[in-house]
Amino acid sequence: MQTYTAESIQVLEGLEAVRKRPGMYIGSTGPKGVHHCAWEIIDNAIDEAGAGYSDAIRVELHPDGSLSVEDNGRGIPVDIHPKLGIPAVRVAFEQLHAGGKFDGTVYKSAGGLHGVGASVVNALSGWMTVEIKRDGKRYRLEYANGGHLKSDLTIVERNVKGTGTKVIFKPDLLIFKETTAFSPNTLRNRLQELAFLNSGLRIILKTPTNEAVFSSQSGLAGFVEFINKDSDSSPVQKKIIQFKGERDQVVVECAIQYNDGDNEDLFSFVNNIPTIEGGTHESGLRTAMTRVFNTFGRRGGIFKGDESFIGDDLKDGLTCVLSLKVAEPQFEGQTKTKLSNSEIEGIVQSIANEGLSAFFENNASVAKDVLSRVLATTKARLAEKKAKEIKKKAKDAGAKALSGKLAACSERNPKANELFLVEGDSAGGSAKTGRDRKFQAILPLRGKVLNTYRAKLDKVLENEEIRSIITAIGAGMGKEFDLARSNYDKVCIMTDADLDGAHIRTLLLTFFYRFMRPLLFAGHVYIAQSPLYKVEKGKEVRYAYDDNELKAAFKALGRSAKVQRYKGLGEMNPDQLWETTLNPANRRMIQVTIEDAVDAEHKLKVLMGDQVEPRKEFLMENIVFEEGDF
Ligand code: 1YM
Repeated sequence: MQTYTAESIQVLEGLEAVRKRPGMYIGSTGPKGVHHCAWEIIDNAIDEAGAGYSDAIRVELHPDGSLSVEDNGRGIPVDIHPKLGIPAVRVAFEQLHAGGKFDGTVYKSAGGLHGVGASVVNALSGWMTVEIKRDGKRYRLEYANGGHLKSDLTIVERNVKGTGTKVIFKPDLLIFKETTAFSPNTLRNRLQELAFLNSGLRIILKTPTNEAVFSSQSGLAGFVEFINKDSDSSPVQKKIIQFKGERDQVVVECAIQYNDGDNEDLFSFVNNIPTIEGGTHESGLRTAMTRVFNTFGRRGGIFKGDESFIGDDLKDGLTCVLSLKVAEPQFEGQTKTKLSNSEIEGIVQSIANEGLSAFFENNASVAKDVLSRVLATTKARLAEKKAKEIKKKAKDAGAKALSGKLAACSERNPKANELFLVEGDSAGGSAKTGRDRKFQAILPLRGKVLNTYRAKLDKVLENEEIRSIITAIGAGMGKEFDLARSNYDKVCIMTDADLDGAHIRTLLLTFFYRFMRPLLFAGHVYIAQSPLYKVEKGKEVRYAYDDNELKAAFKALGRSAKVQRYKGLGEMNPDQLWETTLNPANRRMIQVTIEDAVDAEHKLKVLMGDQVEPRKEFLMENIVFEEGDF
């Protein structure tokens, strides 16, 4: 039985406070809280390694659900605390906030979430045993039921080799009602991470079914490699950029690698704690990277015109780990994982400036590969910006060009509406008068339509006729073309039945093929057919669309019938145009159906290629249209 002094009663009152409000100390009493206990003890071992006194940590998950953490450091001091009259190790495990080191020189690993110390874990444990190897002796100290001393510090072995600390504990089921189980996976992930963050440290994890060793000689470079291991993207550089520096007792370490993907993976840590929300250290690094990349880019003469890197250009394909050791980190943000110390920004910036510059100086080929990777992003950004400007200009100009030209229809139903692209102003005028204005819109095409087969996007958009068509259809163009937004169910090309007309028709089809392909493929493009002849006898009128029909008309009306040959659409009056070409009841229309994109491309090549003469003959007979039911 232990005797309770006033001192020990006070201690138990402190630990009792932790048991009353565990959430205040470890965040939650769910699985997260259970693991928080593990991190606390592991942190202490990591600190000892960080201070340079140990190089190995062994974590073991035992079959009874307890966890042991052992290091080969100095061993927690066992000498009697001058004021409290008990061994220092007992102070560490009994007094709240006794975690602060006596000499005060080392940073405390834990900012924010961590660092509430061994005493809190003790208070929340069903039982806990501490074993210390020091001065050739092995000491043992035992607690039970939330920090009640079970057996005071005693020497259990002499002539012991080595030094170190081992803490074994089991979370208390009275506190962690849901579960007290440690997840091997969660332990493994965090220990792997800690091994990368603390180069040269060996971390062993033993579970009832497995044993693994984590260690990294290459430190953060190994971390970056590990992150990229399962990635689909390939690195663009042979060697990982790495630098390390210290200023004003802040240690900064960083590793950087670029790949050909467009993801950004930047992981930052402060005192081994992930800073998920970023903070001043990340902004310092980004500023330095942008500056150094620009300096070396300019020096290498890689920029054309007014090109230069902006911060966002450096993100695509970046894998980066940034790790800091800071004496007094301050955290803010939603999850308290954002570093807010303002002095850190400048410190990281200057260390990164120096480190990166030195690395680029010494590794010219890596610098070249990295800078050309980032330049690709810059070029893509500038091209997109230019395309946006052109599109905006084209949109404005298109709307302007369209006003007064397009005779819109009154119905607002894209499923029923038809747009006629009509060659020439005079035919356009007749069509405007002759149409059914409810569902038929007329867009007269004045000048020559641009040959878009080999034209660049900006040239295409400079063409006024093309812009009018894009604006009238209203579904965009190119990659952004959205068939669902089309204002019309049928887009009908209506040109004269001569070579010029055929040429214009082909130019329009080329445009649709290149820039509104879904419209063409879904069968929304048509060729309007106007008659070649009008045959008349008395009040009886027949239209003939080819020579066979002309013969048939003569047969029906007799030899004395009068015949008129139309040389162009313009020769028809509005009524005739309605009767023969516009009226859905009588008209003939050819639906353009392209079965095979490759075949179509080939034909367009033949039709729109450089040689003019062979094309002329070819146009009328061999064009890619197929007869529909109209
Ligand atoms: C398995 C967990 O806690 N290791 C550990 C802890 C301490 C020391 C060494 C240590 C620190 C100092 C001097 C010092 C701690 N000591 C204390 C306190 N592993 C684990 N290893 N000598 C040894 O900071 O001056 C708290 S933690 F307070 F008792 F000194």
